[in-house]
Amino acid sequence: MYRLLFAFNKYLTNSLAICLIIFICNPASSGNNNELTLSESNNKDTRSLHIELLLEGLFDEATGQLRQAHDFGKDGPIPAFSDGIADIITISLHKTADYSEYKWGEKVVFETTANLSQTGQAVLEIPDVSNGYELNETYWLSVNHRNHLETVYQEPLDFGQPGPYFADFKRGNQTENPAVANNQAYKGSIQENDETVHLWAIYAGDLNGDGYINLTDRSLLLSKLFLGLRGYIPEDIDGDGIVSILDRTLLNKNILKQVKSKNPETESVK
Ligand SMILES: [Ca+2]
Ligand SMILES: [Ca+2]
Repeated sequence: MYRLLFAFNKYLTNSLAICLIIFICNPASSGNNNELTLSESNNKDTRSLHIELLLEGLFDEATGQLRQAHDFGKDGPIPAFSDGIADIITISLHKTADYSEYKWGEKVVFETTANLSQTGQAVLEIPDVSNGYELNETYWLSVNHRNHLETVYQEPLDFGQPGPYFADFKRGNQTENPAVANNQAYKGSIQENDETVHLWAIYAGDLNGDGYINLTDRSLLLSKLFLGLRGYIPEDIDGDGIVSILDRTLLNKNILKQVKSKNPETESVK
């Protein structure tokens, strides 16, 4: 019995020692967490990235805005997201030097998803550090979407400077748009603050995300069209919740144009 009590007492002593070590080595548990949170909060105002872009598949010519992507419920199509949200996009930052080290579309220094509003806006925060990289240099900004073509902004953004940062993919003139190598679809013009603004949208139809809109994507779409599938799936290019010939028509148009992603290293940049 004495040995048992001795062993238990020794266990308690060791446990207290371990707890004390954890407490000392973890400043967050001693109240400094508030300071860290405050510091991050202060930094956020100057590290916000404001993106404007249109997705060709969801673009509504009547309003100049985006329709909401839909799912398909028991009573029919239903918006896949809350009011005002069109869909989700993925934002990536690529190093500008030695771009080929970062295989096109795969390895990036920072990547995150963001809600895209029906007015074509997305706002996100850029962290100070990501993937072991201090994000204080100049980076290419690319946008991915579940069934649209990966598209790179026309010029690198300098995150070594205080923000906020801005990238407007959707406004250009009638023949040029703000994507690398002028690589977006023209969607006409609207009046904005008494000025004519020409709108551009990211190409629709890269269903497998390989950077090309071609017969491979068409095969994927036709298989789902044949099965009559519905819901929030990549083959529903126009976002109405149903895979139909309307999606096929939009895809065929871009296959004929032989649309593909433009890599900033190999394509001319305005
Ligand atoms: Ca493809
Ligand atoms: Ca559809």
